[in-house]
Amino acid sequence: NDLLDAVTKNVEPYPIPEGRRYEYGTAGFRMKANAGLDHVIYTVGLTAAARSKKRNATIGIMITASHNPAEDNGVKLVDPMGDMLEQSWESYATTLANTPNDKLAKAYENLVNETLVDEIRQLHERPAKVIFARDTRASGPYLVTALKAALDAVKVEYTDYGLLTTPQLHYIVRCINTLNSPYAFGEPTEQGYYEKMAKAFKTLMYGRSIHGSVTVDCANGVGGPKLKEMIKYLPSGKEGGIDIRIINDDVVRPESLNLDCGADYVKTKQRAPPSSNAGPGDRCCSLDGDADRIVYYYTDESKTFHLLDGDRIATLGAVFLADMTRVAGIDSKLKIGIVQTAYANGAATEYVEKVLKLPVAVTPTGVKHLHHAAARYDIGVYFEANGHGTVLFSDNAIKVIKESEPKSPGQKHALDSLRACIDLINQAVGDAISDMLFAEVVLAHKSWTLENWRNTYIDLPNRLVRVEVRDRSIFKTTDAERKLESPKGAQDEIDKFCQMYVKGRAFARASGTEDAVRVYAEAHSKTEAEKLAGQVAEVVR
Ligand code: 16G
Repeated sequence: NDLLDAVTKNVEPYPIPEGRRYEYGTAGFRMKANAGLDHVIYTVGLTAAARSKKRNATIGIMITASHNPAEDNGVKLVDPMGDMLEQSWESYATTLANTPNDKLAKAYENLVNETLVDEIRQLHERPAKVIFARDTRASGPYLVTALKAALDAVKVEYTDYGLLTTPQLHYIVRCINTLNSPYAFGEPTEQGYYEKMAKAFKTLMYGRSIHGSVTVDCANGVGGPKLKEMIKYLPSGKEGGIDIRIINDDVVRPESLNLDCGADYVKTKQRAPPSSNAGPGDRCCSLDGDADRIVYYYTDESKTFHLLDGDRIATLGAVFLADMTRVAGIDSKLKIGIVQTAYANGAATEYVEKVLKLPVAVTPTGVKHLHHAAARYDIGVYFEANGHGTVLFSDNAIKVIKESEPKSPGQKHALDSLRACIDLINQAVGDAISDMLFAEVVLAHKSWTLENWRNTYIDLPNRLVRVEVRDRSIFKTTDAERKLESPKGAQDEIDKFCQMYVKGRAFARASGTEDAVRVYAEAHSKTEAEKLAGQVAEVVR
């Protein structure tokens, strides 16, 4: 029929390169932008159309390669509630991406037929709606052309939101799909995003002030222009709000993206971007290329660099939320928990369990895993050490927080603050801008400097190494990636080495984004952590 002919015709300029194999990984498809990504994006348009038909809702597509180099690009799908694509659909996306042009129309038809079992007759009548956006990469506009060719072929209604941060797109998808429902998330526009967060921020800051300014490294990515926009809606320091100094906001030279700056640089190199001229103790943070992750840091008087990573943001947020629910008198009705991955520093885990007395759940790496685990709590705080994370409030939590009657001015203030947190924190997905405003609010409430924040517990020295192996697929893990079940015997050796050190802990896992195995080790001293990392690296090598 016409529609399927159009699929075949429109994909002509985007053939699949010989011998390439694509996989929808931890964060969608990601590769060098010229390695056949146009073909992949075209097929993602078809997957999104099928997914939209299946869910009878608007689906999002984000074109970005996050913290990767400027010449890379990628694409990920956003489900109706603004969360990541349901896992069972990742393999559909992978199948279409690997289908050559002459078989694509048939493959698309099969996908729709297979997933819409009961509705086969409505096959192509059922409307589909897709929205999409991209980060600042030079390859973005061309890839959008490929995407539109697919959406036009299958007659999908779509809206191009141009440049957005990844979390902004997630926010808008959720807003669209909850419009006029009891779960309405907000105005489905970029302006709606700023207004919702600014209003909540003002409520939380009422009567407080933030000491000094915060310097934000925007990785020369889309976070720069979007944060500048956000600032227009926020009260300044003088007005009882916040002074934000932006650095690395060059989006004119796309090649500067993530180059010697950004959250990934700071986290992996354990140092401030060279372009930063912050003084001792100055509050700094870095976003990544699509502004969905953030880390804080400062340099002290003796020029020592101190990182406050995702583990720290999680504990900071959890302390605040636990305090507020206690003051509001609703703590007995709400189960608060923290979700981490194996990369969380042992000291952070111990602090949460022993000092905060909150439960900790551990999941495999990747936002989707943490997100699902966090949804099992009333207030679920989840962060990866690398700065990806957010807080989820269950329907029960929202009901309790919204409907509780305060019995004192103190309780009223705590309830108002919790209500504002529900709006300030982007519950659709981890969001660097939202997480930053939340962290700033908590620091203001506690009158804490970054040094005060860091002193809540002392990180165990640790070391992360990347090991090149012949075949990383033989490394299979269990127990949330903390144990190797294959190759046989490897875990016993790792255990043996761990036991040699005080507080020794280590694990090895195959990377989901690179052709390598990652080894993490921590111990009571730096030398020991490094030794242990070296020994475990030898085990997997
Ligand atoms: C992806 C994940 C990130 C994870 C990283 C691990 C999302 C949005 N991103 O970037 O959460 O930390 O992969 O990479 O889920 P690795 O498997 O190479 O260590």
